[in-house]
Amino acid sequence: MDKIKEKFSEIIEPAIKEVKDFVAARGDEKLGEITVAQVYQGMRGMLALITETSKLDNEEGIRFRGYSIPELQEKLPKYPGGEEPLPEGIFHLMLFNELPTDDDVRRMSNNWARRSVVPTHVFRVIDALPGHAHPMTQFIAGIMASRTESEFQKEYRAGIGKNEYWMPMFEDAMNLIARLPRIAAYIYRRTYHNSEHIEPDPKLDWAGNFAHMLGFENESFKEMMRLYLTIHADHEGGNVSAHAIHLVGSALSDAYLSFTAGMAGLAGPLHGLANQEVIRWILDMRKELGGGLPSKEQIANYCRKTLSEGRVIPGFGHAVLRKTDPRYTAQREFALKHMPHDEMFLIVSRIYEVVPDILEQTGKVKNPWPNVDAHSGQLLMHYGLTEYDFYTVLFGVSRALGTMASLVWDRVLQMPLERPGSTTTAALKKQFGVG
Ligand code: CMX
Repeated sequence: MDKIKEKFSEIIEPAIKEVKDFVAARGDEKLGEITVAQVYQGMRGMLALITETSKLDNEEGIRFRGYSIPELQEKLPKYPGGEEPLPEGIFHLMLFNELPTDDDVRRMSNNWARRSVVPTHVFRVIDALPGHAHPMTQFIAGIMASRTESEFQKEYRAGIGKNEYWMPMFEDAMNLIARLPRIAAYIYRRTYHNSEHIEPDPKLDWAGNFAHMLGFENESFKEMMRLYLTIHADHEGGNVSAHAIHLVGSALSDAYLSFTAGMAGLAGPLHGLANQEVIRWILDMRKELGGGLPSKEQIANYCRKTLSEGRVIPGFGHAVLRKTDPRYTAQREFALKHMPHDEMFLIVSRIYEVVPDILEQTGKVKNPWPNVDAHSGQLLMHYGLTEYDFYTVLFGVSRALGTMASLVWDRVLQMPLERPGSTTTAALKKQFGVG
């Protein structure tokens, strides 16, 4: 057993006992009531899941195991000479519920580097798709092809018992995280750089090596990737990607199957695909206006046009948040530090000044403020990663950190098959005596 797994095996017994005791003592307590509207309207505000890795407050935003993004930017280990947190650190925090030391993140980097070899058939499966296949289609195909390596699938077939499920799940989760940057970079280089692939550099950290394999050696880009991959890692359990991964995992589907389901959800334009839609929307606006920095009035008119066409303004709004997303703020601060005069940054900033008022004026949007996706594309564009159809893949690589830590905990805590009830309108109307 490797050192990280051994250390993890030592913390699970008290956690299992804590949950068992709590449910035994308080299992009959009520957590609120459900309205008919909630059942019809996407279960908003309906508490229904346990996700230990992070918790979202609608005003303050995300906290990972109790820590806000600014706190993590201060407390998580950095790359030597760097200023941004290392994603290895947030994974350690989510998995172990403790802040990592420099040694912990180094060990995590090395562990993932050892696990990072992607079998060649995975590349062949991706290569079988036409070059115009959306990068998320390629990503999902690559993850599914990697399933041949599932330890969970193998061990389950061999007959392991419930108490041991977490062990092969841990192997699958770590292997998947270790291999995703290679798969993602392969897709990027194949689709946009004539299949000129770049070999990994195992001496680099996970995000730095990912940047290297994508073809970006600029240290500032690597720092941006460390921040990017840290802040997209988790957003509690109810968002489409995390929820899908947890749901599919509850059928004892392995990490590859579960993660594929989550990535299919992330590829939807109301969720992760919004990061590409934001840049597409801005570029369309600029094209229509003839280039340059649009005025506030021009942006406002373009927003009204978008809304009148029955479309959403991508990057704004959220199902839970009711304030500016702290992930947006973290990226804005990075831009202010590294690229304050970048034209796309000035446009994104001006959009921030204009859009909330316009969305408020519709009288229906519950949160007019920007979410994470309103900013991320600008950072990537600045460094020359302009192929925006690829952006959701980057989100997906990061989302593995939180969801894989959660999936391991799901099996540690022996979370049962998820199976909520459903009903029909006819049955509800009958229940309430509506003719
Ligand atoms: N532009 C236009 N209309 C919007 C809007 C936006 N940015 N945000 C919400 N609305 C509309 C909704 O479509 C809905 O309209 P209808 O009543 O006509 O159906 C109404 O306002 C009420 O919606 P809401 O309760 O405020 O928001 P929801 O919880 O239903 O949806 C979200 C949340 C994110 C899907 C929505 O705000 C949206 O579509 N935003 C744009 C897409 C986006 O940025 N998604 C990324 C979210 C973050 C992520 O997951 O990565």
